[in-house]
Amino acid sequence: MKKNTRTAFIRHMLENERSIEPSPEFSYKALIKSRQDYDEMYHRSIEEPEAFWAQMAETHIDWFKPWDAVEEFDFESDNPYVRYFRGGELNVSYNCLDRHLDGPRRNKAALIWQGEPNEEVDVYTYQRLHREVCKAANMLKRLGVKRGDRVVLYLPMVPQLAISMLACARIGAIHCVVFSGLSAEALKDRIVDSGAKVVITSNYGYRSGKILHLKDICDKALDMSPGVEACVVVRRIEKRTDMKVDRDVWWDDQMAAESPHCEPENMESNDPLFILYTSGSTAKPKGILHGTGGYLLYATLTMKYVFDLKETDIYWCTADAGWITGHSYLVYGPLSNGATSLMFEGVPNYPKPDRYWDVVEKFGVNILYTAPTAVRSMMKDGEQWVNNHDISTLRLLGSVGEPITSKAWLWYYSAVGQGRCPIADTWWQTETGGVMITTIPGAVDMKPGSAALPFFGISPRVIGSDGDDTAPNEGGSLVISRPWPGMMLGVYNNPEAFKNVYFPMPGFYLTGDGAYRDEDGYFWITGRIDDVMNVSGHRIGTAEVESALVSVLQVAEAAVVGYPHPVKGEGIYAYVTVKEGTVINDDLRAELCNHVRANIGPIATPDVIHFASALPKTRSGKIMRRILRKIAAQDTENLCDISTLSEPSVVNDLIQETKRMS
Ligand code: 6R9
Repeated sequence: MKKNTRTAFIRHMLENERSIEPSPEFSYKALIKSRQDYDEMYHRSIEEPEAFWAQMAETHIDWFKPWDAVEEFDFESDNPYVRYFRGGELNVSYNCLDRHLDGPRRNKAALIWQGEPNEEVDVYTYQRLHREVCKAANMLKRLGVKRGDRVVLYLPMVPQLAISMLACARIGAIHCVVFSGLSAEALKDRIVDSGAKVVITSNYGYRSGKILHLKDICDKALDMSPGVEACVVVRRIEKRTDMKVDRDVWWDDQMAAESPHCEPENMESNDPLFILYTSGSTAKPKGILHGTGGYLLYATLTMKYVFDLKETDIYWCTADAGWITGHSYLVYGPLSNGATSLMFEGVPNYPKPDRYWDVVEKFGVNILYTAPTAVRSMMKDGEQWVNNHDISTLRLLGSVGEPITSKAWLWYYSAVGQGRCPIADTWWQTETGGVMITTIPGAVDMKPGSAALPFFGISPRVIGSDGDDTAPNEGGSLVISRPWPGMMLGVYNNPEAFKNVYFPMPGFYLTGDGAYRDEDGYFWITGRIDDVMNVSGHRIGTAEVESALVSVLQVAEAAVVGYPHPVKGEGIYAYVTVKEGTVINDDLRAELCNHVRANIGPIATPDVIHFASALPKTRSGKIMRRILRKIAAQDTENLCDISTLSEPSVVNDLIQETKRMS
């Protein structure tokens, strides 16, 4: 689309709020070709869930032993639980690798790896990946890892990360991937909470041309984690690395000695596959626990239908494998389907803002799955960076991580997709394992900014504070009223949290997101309604940042809220009061920021630190975040009711202070 035509198109769409039909050419070739096909399959999945999931599990997954029961759950009692395919036995790595080795897929690219340095590329066929995974599985066994043991993976986006995940799955160990941007303190917390025996890291990593000292960070964490017996180190960069005798071993040295054969363990369907920590409303991240059979089926099925997967597609999910999107749609979903998954170590804007388009052109990518924050930053850099590349191989675009505004959606659709590629906006969470609400491409009309309709088997509802469904277009809390196979099994080490956080109301899984449903039944997600921020698609709990801030000696109190940010979606706004006699200056501001980085990681660094004289509180002493959020957003016209405040003048002071700051 030419720039002028595009600008006119975007303006027209924004003014008229029209929906967009998928192109007939796309629908004709799509797996689900029409709204009617979608409706029929959806109704069957809701009316006869057991029969539906049983049929899907038989046709999409290879089982070593059939299950005794398809679906068992309780959403009502004080002990909610969910189990799928009880008694069934399978192995995830077998499904992702071995079963593709008998036919032509044996020599197909399973994983294409593009390093941050452009010249570093590697391709793993299914056969090669299978051999590497078997060797890594044998290495873990040799290091003493047994079925049920936890292994922490603190790795950048290198093939060894996917190999390690699959190797754990092969021997029944539970992997716990920690995003390589998190700090030593955060890594230590996850190692200790999961009780990991072995940690796999890399000596260094690349990020935007800079070198990350991952082994040093890992060493700091390990000094505080006495339970770890061994640390395997991937040699990412040939550079001096301190290795601790009796604890650290090199990945390549170990692998060279291992056999490329390793029998997969027979796992029960509800045996844990992995733990992934995520932020909630408390200061301590929760270890979300996912199982084997249900999770794999859900990742496989959503991968196939949401991305309309074809045998010859080159599929690229830009998410880091340290997050759930990387688990389900970079590793497990694509490999279980026998697809070609591209793994990229770099970032969108290094060395130049066209890196994504360079990669799309170089590999002929057909499906691109990325986040609104990346779309916004590319929109800001300008379309010339897209136009300099031939990206005509793209046929489908995906979005995940946060609400995409209709403006960003339309830019993605017209500047990147050239008005040809449907966009699958996908709403889901770490806890849900896979996509829950989406625009099934080719089948349903798209409304820019709406994640559209539920995936098969999913029954979302929007309810008000009375627990009843809200009227069309009226906002409420997004809940799910039936289980689905990708659903988390629990919170590791913290069974009460499963009940308290996700099932405070009997009968519903509470998502923590706000939403409304329009007159066509389309869902519009409005963002978190709990104390969780979404910064560039990363979930960060306000309580985590507050707890890091108050651990600084001079800080008396801290309250953190999100505020609208043009690129990050939400920025972090920290209100801080200091102890008597503290000098407020830029050094203190820098110290607070550094402290948050060291405690959590750079992604949690506050954008604004507001040294406040006092914080608004209710008479019972609760901080009024609702007001703080409005002040941070500079939306102070309508502050609602402040009569419950113990000292209403505090609010005025804060508003004046904000004015002075900007
Ligand atoms: C997959 C993932 C989950 C939270 C979720 C919501 C937000 C994700 C979204 C979206 C609107 C979308 N979110 N996808 N909001 N539209 N398409 O991101 O998992 O890191 O656990 O975050 O992200 O607020 O509750 P996770």
